[in-house]
Amino acid sequence: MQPIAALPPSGQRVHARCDLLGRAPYSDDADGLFRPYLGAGYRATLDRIAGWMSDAGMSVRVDAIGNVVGRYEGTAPDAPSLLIGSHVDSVRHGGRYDGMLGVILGVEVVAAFAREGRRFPFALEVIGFGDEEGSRFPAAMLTSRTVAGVRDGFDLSMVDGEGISLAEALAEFGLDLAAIDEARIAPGHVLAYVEAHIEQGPVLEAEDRAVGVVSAIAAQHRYHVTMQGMAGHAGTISMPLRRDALAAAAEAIGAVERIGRAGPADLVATVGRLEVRPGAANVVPGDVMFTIDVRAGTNAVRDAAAGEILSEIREIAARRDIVPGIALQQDLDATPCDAHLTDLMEQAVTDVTGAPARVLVSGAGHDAMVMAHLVPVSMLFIRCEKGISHNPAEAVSTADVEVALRTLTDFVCLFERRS
Ligand code: HGY
Ligand code: MN
Ligand code: MN
Repeated sequence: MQPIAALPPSGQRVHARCDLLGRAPYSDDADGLFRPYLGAGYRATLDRIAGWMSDAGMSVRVDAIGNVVGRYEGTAPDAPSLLIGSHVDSVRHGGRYDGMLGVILGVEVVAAFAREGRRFPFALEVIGFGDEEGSRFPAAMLTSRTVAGVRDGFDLSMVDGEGISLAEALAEFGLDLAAIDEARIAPGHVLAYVEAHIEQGPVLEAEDRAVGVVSAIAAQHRYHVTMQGMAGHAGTISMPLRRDALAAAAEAIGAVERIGRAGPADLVATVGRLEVRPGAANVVPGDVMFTIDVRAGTNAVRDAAAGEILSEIREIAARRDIVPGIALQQDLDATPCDAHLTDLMEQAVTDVTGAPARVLVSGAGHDAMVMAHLVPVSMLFIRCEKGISHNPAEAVSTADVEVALRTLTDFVCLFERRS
């Protein structure tokens, strides 16, 4: 293959760039991709993306919360923008396309128009959000929340796995804690937000479609649960006298799965993280922490399941003389995409593929849920192999990326004509 720099704006170049960013020095892990917000890999990645944005004819800045933002001017100076973006961070042992594909596609859309010398009555901006996954700090979507002005649950003192606070990480990255709110987008500055993202599910592959259009994004709650019992000698504490935190958590985790399974098809409930202390084979566990992620197509289904889960946790704790601690860390409402933008995106898919667009709900969360507090949003899904994501095996085809690129450029032209 030609060197990436020599490639014209294309799905092939987008694919190659995402692959390049999937390894050192753009990851904090030597084996596999882990790009936590404000880490060393994150900084190297922002520098690389800034170079590509600049090559595409954009002015580039890193905003006050650490997002990278490129701007391609419209025909009038200081015109409001159509914002295209997704997230730059990744989960641990993540895939190369989750988030990054939407950012690099945005850069490529601008590069394609700049190559033709085409400009619009609006500016085109591309944003790489720094923290969508919440893979470094307990809360997630910190940077889109800041941009959208919905910073609830934003605690500068919260710490990562090494005990580094968000405040320290921001300062170490060179950001001014007093200026964070300058990242907030002023009303009227952005006309709409568009996010292209891998589907992270099986539908498009099952129906042999390269792309699909998102109608809505599922509601989610994320909880941090602690269970405090009493550590003790595994050989001397009789079973009736134990306050075994892990046995209590195991019963609670079983309840999470049972309640999730018993609900409607769009309800999912997951325990993704479990920490046991002191974690020795000959010690009755005294303290346990686990996370609960509950999602559904509507707030009502999410809330009913979450309520049932929490009351069962409290009953288990009371019966076992365990002290429970339950903290809600992520509270995202079900988010419909804008109807007009969705129509335009469906038209763009049809223009490019010749077929009516497949419209589907996203079970995965996205920065678009937060940006919907600020502006109308639209999402384009791209098929990913076997629906695999949050996994190094995550894969997309160059042909599908090319279809996504052409769909997004067509969307921009439709947005100009019909908005
Ligand atoms: O958890 C999610 O849905 C997203 O991948 N952060
Ligand atoms: Mn993800
Ligand atoms: Mn994502």
